[in-house]
Amino acid sequence: MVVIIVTGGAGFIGSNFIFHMLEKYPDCRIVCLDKLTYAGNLSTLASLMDNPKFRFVKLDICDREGVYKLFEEEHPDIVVNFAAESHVDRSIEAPTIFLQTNIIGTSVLMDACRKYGIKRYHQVSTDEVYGDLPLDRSDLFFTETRPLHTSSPYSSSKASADLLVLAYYRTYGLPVSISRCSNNYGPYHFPEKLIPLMIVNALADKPLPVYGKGENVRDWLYVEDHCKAIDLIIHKSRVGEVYNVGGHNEMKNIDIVKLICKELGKPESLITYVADRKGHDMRYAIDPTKIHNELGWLPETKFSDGIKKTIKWYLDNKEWWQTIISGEYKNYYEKMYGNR
Ligand code: NAD
Ligand code: TDX
Repeated sequence: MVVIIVTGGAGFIGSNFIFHMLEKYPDCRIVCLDKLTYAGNLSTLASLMDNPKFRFVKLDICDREGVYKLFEEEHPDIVVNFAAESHVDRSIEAPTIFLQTNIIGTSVLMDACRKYGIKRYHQVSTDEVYGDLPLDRSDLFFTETRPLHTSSPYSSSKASADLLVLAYYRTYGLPVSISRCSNNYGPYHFPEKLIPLMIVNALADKPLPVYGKGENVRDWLYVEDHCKAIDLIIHKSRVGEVYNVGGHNEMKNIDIVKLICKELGKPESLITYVADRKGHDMRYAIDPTKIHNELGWLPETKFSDGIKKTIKWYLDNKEWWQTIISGEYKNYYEKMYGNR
């Protein structure tokens, strides 16, 4: 039995990864470690709670004693670290918790890996560590050798963690790997992020707040394709390596919002241009050649299918997101968008 600790598994990508792994590997046991911040939802994992191959532990990755105790109990073979503060806008308002969780938390997990031994520590990173590209240079893409050049407290904290992971490889020989993925979308995406926010607002005929002119470009990947990439990396990649993950699916924000209006039969007059994000990155674009050549990974879900599946999921799972937006989220929304 292979034991995998998945941190941040009550969040968007981590939960999708747990579902993928439990379905694909009958000999795998998943221990999900999650602090259950505002972004963590135990209801997402409800269907697994009676599964003998699954254990949930409410824990902060910064809690060294708690993390060491869990490693002593579980003797994990692999650790996949999804746990993070993940929202750029929140990092602009209050950076400290991003440094704490994203950097210090990563170091605590890796210290535990060193102390108890591990086959692989995988760090789930982001394309945002490369900064952004200009809109008028469609010939440019992020490769793994591109210098890190961050814009927000969020991306700076993720880049710091990446450097620390590579330092633990070089200094201590910890068997690490890093994936840097582009924007994900799909089921269980927290409604503070662009795609679910627009779906949820459009369904309620509420304004659709587009930052600036809506011309910023993101490179969208269906979450399941990201999970499959991480699965390949932890099982097949060389250690000490970084892999970019993305599907060459660049779209302007405004085109995404218009597409969501069209799919839901809502008028584009709901679109409201609001004050831009501070330091707003213009364009992200991943070059995924390395993971394709070395591990054979290719994205499987086309955006036109993935966005339909995602919208359907939000229509079929109203209770999941209605519970979220009727709670603390209301205060968040008022603070971020009330006077924008
Ligand atoms: P998310 O915000 O939906 O989920 C984060 C999870 O981590 C939550 O369940 C939360 O409770 C948990 N968490 C936060 N702080 C914690 C702590 N101190 N200890 C334990 N658990 C804690 O995030 P997501 O979108 O699923 O992102 C997961 C990872 O993937 C992050 O590391 C993020 O940087 C990275 N990433 C995300 C995207 C994207 O498009 N969403 C793209 C590339 C990389
Ligand atoms: O209300 C909004 N209006 C708007 O125009 C929101 C929430 C976003 N936007 C814009 C900002 C970005 O250009 O949409 C784009 C996408 O925004 P987010 O969903 O906040 O994602 P982004 O900032 O691109 O970061 C995401 O991708 C990389 C994840 O949140 C990160 O965790 C990941 O590392």
